[in-house]
Amino acid sequence: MNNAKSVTDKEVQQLIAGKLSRYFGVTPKEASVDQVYKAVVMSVRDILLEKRQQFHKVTKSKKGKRVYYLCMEFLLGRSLKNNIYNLGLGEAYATALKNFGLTLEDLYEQEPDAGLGNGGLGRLAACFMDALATGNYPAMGYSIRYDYGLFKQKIVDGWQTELPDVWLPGGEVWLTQRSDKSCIVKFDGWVHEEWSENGLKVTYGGYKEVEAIAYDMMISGKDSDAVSVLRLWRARNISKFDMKLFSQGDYIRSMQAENEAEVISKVLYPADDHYEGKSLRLKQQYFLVSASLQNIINDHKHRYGPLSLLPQQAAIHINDTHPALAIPELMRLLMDENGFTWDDAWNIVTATFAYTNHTVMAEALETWQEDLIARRLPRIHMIIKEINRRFCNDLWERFPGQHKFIDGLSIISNGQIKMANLSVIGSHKVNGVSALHSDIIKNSIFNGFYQLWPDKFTNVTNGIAHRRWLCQSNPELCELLCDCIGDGFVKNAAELSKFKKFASDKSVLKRLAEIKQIKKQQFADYAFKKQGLVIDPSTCFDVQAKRMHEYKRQLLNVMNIVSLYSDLLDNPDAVVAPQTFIFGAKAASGYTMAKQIIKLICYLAEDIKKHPKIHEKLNVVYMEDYNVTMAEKLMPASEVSEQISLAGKEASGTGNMKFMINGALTIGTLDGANVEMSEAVGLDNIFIFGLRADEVEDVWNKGYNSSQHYNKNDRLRRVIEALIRGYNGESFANMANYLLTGTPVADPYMCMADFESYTATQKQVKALYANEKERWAKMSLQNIAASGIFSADRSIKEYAANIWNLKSL
Ligand code: 26W
Repeated sequence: MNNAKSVTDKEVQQLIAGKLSRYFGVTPKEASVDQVYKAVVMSVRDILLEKRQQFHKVTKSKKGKRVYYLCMEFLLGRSLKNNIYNLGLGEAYATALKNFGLTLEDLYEQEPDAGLGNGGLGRLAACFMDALATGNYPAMGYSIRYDYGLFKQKIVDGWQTELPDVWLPGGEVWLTQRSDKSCIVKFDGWVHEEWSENGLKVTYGGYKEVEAIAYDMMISGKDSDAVSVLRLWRARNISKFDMKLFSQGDYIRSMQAENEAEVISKVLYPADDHYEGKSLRLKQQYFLVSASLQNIINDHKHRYGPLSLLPQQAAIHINDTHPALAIPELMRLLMDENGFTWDDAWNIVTATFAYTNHTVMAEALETWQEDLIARRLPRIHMIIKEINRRFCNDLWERFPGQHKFIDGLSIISNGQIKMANLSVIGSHKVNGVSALHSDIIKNSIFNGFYQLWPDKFTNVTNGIAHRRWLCQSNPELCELLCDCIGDGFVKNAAELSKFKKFASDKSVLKRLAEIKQIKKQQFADYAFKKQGLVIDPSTCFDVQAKRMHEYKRQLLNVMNIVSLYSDLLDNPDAVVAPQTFIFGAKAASGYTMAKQIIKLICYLAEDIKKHPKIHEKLNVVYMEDYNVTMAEKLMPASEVSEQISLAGKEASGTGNMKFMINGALTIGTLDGANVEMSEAVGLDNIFIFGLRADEVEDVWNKGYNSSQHYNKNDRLRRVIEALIRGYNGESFANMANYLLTGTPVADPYMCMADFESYTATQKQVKALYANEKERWAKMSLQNIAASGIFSADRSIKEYAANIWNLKSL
């Protein structure tokens, strides 16, 4: 059955007409674009459901092991194009739609982004669902069906404001409600323990119940049999309202319980940089975890019987620590509801779970106040305490007297529950997301654990769904690749290396440059239509698109622009190659510093516009509301990819890979996956600058002093002075202070230290761009050819083999 090519355009037409008539009571002629969009989605959903059922049967008959991927975020973006592409139904649908006077593109534009994630972690989860399906692995993702995804960003006079992201009206058609999978999640209440001859009996009472309703979304693979399922939980109050209060006339209060329960799945937390110990966030995490594990256990029992077999049939992955409560929750379900002893339960748990760490930023590491967990999740609290008691007892025996060492590894310390420690202790494998990051966690945050269990730690470098990020978003480049190396790379990205042979083929290099030009023009048109921005597509597109964060150093990028601008103000007639700096980034809503950087960029952009002569050569563009759909248009249009985080801070980065596969040249530090990118493409084809991670450590330990750089670098002094004078009528002395005199440390991400090396490298990049077009195209080609290892297909193969022990069916 492999793909659905057997479906003809006639059949598609009938399918759509059928949906239109059944669900909207209209004929294709009468239908609105939105109705056709929904009818088309329903038809694709039917095809996927059918495929999923087939695959499900195969998995069951082969007793195939499944992977369950628990994640608070799935940043899916749009789905229609991806599914139609993967199913190979583009032509059939295009022909069918022609008869309705529509194109597929019309419909794609109709779909809202499913923005159920913040950034890298959530997008990675989405890319993995695609790769799992393509690799024929039985897989299920679990998350929350947030009513509102990541906020929509509106910039008002340079300041970011947030608007609710209402995605369900157009996104809900992808979801199939599974009433048969509903379950109850319990909060609050009390626990009573009693010893009897059968051991310890635990009673949990006085709790509040919330119903978890399952919504399934099917995610296709490319020409494969498997379909991944993403199961999203929605919270619903059980008793719709308190009839007594209602009949007493207290209408508002009767609704309160409903609100309390349903608020759990209302909105995605918009921070990916610091954790907040908020009760609602804790409830979200437990809600996801408890519903998912009940579901996994029920399905396992139903299919295979005894829970002792769980580790053979199921790998459960916790994506970062956010779903780490899954560990005590599985203990609870095994012991309290299925009669397992502690030891047997613990063996099952630790053989089933694996954990990926995605950040070493101290402020992002989750800890929960112990009394909050005790109040909201009393039984879970008990189990965590017991896990920790046993773990620490073992350590005392092995390392008598080593208080500090043991306290560092303890799950509970100073009234705080450390979720990372719980995750490591409860998992059989722990991985980082790039070679450098996996080394760093072994040597820093998890060093103690690494000494205990060296074999537990491993690396899986991140990857991207290259079909989405190359084939679908850049069909022009895809066609060139097919002409040169055939279409094998679509399923096997390693074949992109064949493109290397064409590095000296002038006609191929010419086509490559032409394609970039086309994509730049398309992006310029899009930016104009969306935001009224005028971008000259003949200028060099230098792009930094990712979440706004100090460690990612958008500010360093700005400092270079400030410096260039100052030069041009001195000499407006200077002959320089024109360039456009493009930014796209959302800031967490409470992150003032990040919002101030956005404002600086916007004001700088406005100021430059006042000098038309300079503006022709130096343009700064802030793209509002950067999201997956915008990224799909931006990556193919980019020529320079900014990956300039302070070394040691960016766990991997995945945007870097999306730029690379579309032929942008990277200017970057040796951080995260940039390290492996530079190894893959060779140092001649990437622009590396700045302090290395070990040097950063060194400088930091000796005491970093940013004014030292200020004192010895004229250009840096000019930048600081320019910031103080300000732009567009406003001083940015706050930024100057941040860099020079901030507390507790000035310039905590060392923009000043890397400024010289960054600006020198920028100069080199732009000179090459201006003067050596052919060499540029050659380097671009080398990047595309070397990008194959950054496919999520490869990452998933490694997870399957080294972590999940999972077979492709
Ligand atoms: C609790 C608040 C919170 C929320 C999200 C803390 C931390 C996170 C994420 C772990 C942040 C994140 O998205 N990390 C990114 O993960 C990507 C996928 O592995 C990496 O490529 C990025 O380098 C990393 O920053």
